[in-house]
Amino acid sequence: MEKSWWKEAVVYQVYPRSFMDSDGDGIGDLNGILQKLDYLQELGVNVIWLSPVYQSPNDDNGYDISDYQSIMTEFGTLADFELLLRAVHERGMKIMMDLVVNHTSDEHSWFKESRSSKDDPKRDYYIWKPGNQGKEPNNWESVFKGSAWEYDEGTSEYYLHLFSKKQPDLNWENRKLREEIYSMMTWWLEKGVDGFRMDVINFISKDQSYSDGHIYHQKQYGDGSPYFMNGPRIHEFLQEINQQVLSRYDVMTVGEMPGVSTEEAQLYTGRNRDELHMVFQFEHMDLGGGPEGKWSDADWKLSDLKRILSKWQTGLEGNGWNSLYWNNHDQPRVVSRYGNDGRYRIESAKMLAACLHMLQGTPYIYQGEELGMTNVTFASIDEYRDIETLNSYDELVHFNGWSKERTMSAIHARSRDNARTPMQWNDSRNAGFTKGSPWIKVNPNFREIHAEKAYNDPDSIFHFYKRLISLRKEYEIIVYGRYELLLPDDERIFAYTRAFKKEKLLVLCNFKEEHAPFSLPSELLSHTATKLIGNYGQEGTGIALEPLCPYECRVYLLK
Ligand code: TEU
Repeated sequence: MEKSWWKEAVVYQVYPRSFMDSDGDGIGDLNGILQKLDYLQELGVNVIWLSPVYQSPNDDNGYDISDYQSIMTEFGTLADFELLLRAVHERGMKIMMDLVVNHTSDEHSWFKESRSSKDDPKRDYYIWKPGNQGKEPNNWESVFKGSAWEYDEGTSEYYLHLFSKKQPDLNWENRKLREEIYSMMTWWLEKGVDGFRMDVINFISKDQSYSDGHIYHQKQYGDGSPYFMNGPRIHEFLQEINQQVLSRYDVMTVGEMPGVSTEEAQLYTGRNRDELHMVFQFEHMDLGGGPEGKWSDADWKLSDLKRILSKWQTGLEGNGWNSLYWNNHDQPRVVSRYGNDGRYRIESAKMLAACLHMLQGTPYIYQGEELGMTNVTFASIDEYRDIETLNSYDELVHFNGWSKERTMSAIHARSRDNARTPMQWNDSRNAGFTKGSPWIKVNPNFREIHAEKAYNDPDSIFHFYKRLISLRKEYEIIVYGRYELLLPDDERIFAYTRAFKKEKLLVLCNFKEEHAPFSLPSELLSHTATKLIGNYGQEGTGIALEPLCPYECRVYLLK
């Protein structure tokens, strides 16, 4: 397998709004990130992915960009950004920018011009359609609820917005628009940024039929995804981005891709395809989804999680590359979701970390994950800020007829704001995030869970992550080894091996609160085993065959 720095790297995602506020306005900023670079360096991560830092009216916290080439006022200035980039580089780390080019803000000058008249030269930068018998052009639903079309009185046509109505979709069919985007990307690369995380990049090519989507039961709108996910020209566009921009730089790319399959991912990331290095797939995040999608409280089974992750591990082996994540700014906290955020918070957070970081792929850590930060349970919907959460609340209560209690409990489990409460730095007011009043409330458990405490405790989740990262630098097998699943039907244990040259890695993870006995193939027991890491006592020799303790993990190197 070809070696690459981005395969060996560990990425840390910063959601700037919630990371560190340096000026007391209650909103995180670039200087706040600068202040915390020592912390990130201590953890050992190589790449920092910044969620969008561009000028934005913040309808969707920066994923609605009004100017790609300036910094959001609340976050600082371009000079602050350049300082941050230099400081990151001086520490031997890199910065990956968020590239949001499926849509802009409706306050972007392109859109203002586009909506100004049907003859405007930029009209075609966006997707405008006349109504269909006085109604929307088709029945597609927006990801953030309601119709994906908004009527614009000025020119009596509708524009498409797959997300909020303040996020009009760009029309990638237009060559001039594509060229503007390529020159904007080049501008950032010339500044020295080291890569892009590309927001919903598999949505940019729309099927030009704009046909109605299927209406699933009890839904108001149709599912347009077959017409915009992995659309007809997507590979052409990505190859063009590569030719025009990316191939000129040694940078890292990851495409965020809801609804991507392993077959498609091979096309996106495969050798000699010249598209992307890796994708973010969603299958392991969509577990337990029912008719209500993410708000469903359906249970999940470990065997399903293992089947999905194993399919991705073996599906891309030797051709393509995985990204590995449990968390990001759109997902609930993993320790609350797949672990145990009560009695076994520390054990389960470590187990989940080991389980993910020992897989094949590039691991991503989301801010606070290394502290075992948990979901939050705000009592009132008024305390939530996320547009998806607020719109869904209205729909679930007013259209689906859910009680407020049921709706709030779904929100407690799945709201994106679970990931967006401020980073917990210490036990002072507002967890040390801000001296002002935070834009979203701090999780009240900050007096118990915070970075200062974790930093000073050698047994903390933080130090466990640090050790996982340093193991990755020491053992090539962790990066490049071939994956094989063991015990596929076990509903408690996720066990697998990795193989590289003459060595093997054995990973055993108990996902349950009870003790979990197991037996292993005798071939594995014939090796000399060294325990590399575990969450119930560290290094040692020989494979322990006693049942795994609650949420225990053991990682062995076999020679
Ligand atoms: O997310 C894309 C996406 O599909 C999400 O909307 C996801 O399905 C949803 O959050 C699950 O609840 C990206 C960004 O990561 C997200 O923050 C943005 O809101 C969205 O694109 C629009 O830019």
